[in-house]
Amino acid sequence: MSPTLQNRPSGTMTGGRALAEMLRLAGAGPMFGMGGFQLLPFYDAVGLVGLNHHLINDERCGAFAADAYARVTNRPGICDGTLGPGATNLVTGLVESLNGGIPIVAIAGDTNRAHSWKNMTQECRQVEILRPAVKELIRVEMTSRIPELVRRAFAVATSARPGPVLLDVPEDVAHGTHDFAPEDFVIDEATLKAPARRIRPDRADIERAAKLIAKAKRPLLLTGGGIHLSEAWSALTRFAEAQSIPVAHTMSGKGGIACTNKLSVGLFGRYSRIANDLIEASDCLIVVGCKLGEIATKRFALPPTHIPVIHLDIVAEEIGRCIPAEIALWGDARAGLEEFADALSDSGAAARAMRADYVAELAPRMKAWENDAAPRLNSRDRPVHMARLCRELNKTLPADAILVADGGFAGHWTGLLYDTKGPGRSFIPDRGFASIGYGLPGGIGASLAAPDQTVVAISGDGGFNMMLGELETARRAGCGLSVIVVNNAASGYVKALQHAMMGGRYQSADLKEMDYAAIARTMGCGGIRVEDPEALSPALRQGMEERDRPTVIDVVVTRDPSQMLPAVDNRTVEIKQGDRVA
Ligand SMILES: Cc1ncc(C[n+]2csc(CCOP(=O)(O)OP(=O)(O)O)c2C)c(N)n1
Ligand SMILES: [Mg+2]
Repeated sequence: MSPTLQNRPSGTMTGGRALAEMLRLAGAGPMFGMGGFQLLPFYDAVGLVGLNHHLINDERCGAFAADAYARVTNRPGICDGTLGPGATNLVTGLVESLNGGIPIVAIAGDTNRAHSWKNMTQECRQVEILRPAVKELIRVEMTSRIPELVRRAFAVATSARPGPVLLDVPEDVAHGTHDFAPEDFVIDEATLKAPARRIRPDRADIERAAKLIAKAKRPLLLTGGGIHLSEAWSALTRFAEAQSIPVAHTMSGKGGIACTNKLSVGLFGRYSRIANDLIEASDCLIVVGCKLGEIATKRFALPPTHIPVIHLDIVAEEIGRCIPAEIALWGDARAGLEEFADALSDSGAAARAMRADYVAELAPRMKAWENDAAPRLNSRDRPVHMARLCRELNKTLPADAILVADGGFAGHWTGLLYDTKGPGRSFIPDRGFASIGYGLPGGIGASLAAPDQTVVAISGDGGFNMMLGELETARRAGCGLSVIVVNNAASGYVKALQHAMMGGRYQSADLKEMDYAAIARTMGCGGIRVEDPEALSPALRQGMEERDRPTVIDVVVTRDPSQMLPAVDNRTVEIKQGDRVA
């Protein structure tokens, strides 16, 4: 326990107050939730202890906002919901964090135990509904144990593979009182940020991996979101540069090294520039902080089975789950990369010389890809081409900008074409659960986490429709956030699949044409409608200049379902029975 934590409260207080005091000691950032009767003492204490709590219009958005806050800071995001529907509305957001390994502490009110299971209003079996949505569900049965169980929640959220923890707090525990001692209010500072602790892979396994890497002529690093959770950016860049090993990334792993680094070969998996070809021709794949799930492997078609895989992950049982690993390394990503660098430190010059031709291939191949994509990246089409929108983002956003991408095409296209200019988690797609609707609330969370940075959220019109009410939250919170709505008047992904696979029979795929810029202006926000690609950059600049209210940039993009898939490198869709094309 840290001896430095001062300012501890004591005396008789409600459970809600004790909860707030613990969050204050934990240095909790902005919190997101919607109140009800059960957690009223907590809400009352939040202001008194100086915490920053934001009312959201849907608890799912609170969980999404907390998730994005956590991705920017690696500190647990905090969200809450009241008994019953408040608690169940958290589920989708919590699963995003569970699948993405994002540290969250969520709080749900529950019924007064003196009356539970007597048809209490809003009562349901919420503990059973929520349990599989979180890394750990902690039922708080005694007011006196609140500090201890909040400590536990932070420890679980930030340790090993981080994840969401739910504190289920019955009404009588929140409203009840206890006489606390100052020493009740302590929390281990190491657990306030992921990763709470680091573990190094076994030395003998590192040696075996180093031998395999040393003799590889075409090694390739495949990196996932674990790079960000481990804050392994410098370790990754140093190792890749010292050994001349190119780096490909998943959508969540973008920014492990800067996309503009000459060793970055972009996205691999379902969509790819040159990375998938490099995988096919590789002789050693080094997988770091990546689950190798469906999208990363093109539904398990990649990588070819003859290529040896070294797999480094913080969850031992994740290794070999989807793709067999020749060498399994259990440990923290940063620690493991440092160990690789150490083990190979004497052979750097020789490795760089051996791989000089390999590395020299990268720039011309990227250039060839870019030349091929140029007509789309530079397209003057009206409606606006998605590739052109991505290019304008690359050109206009400053190096420290954060782009939050929603689950529809917004995420797919930017995942393939958006380039981070520095290392770090500055591209935030919700790939844990890929729900649509993350963009706007995620943008709110990111913008409150990094108020001095440019934050842009990009969402489909369907995803934005889901979350329109949160524009009110963003305005109330004074977020100088830009929200790009990719307006294709459709549930575009579904429509594109129906075009490709169902002979163009469109069912429940069209949306009403809307003017989201006008809607935003009516809601007191900035609103700019863009129909001409030349107007994209000025609109983005105008949005970025607004520092204390959100701006919606409503971009009219193609309505042609044959043009919607991010087909920059794979324009011919081949469909096998039972397959999915994207
Ligand atoms: C909550 C949820 N429901 C359904 C889906 C399946 N889905 C994936 S993309 C998509 C289309 C979403 O439309 P929109 O947000 O307008 O994005 P577009 O694909 O048109 O760019 C749908 C319905 C999903 N990902 N999440
Ligand atoms: Mg759409």
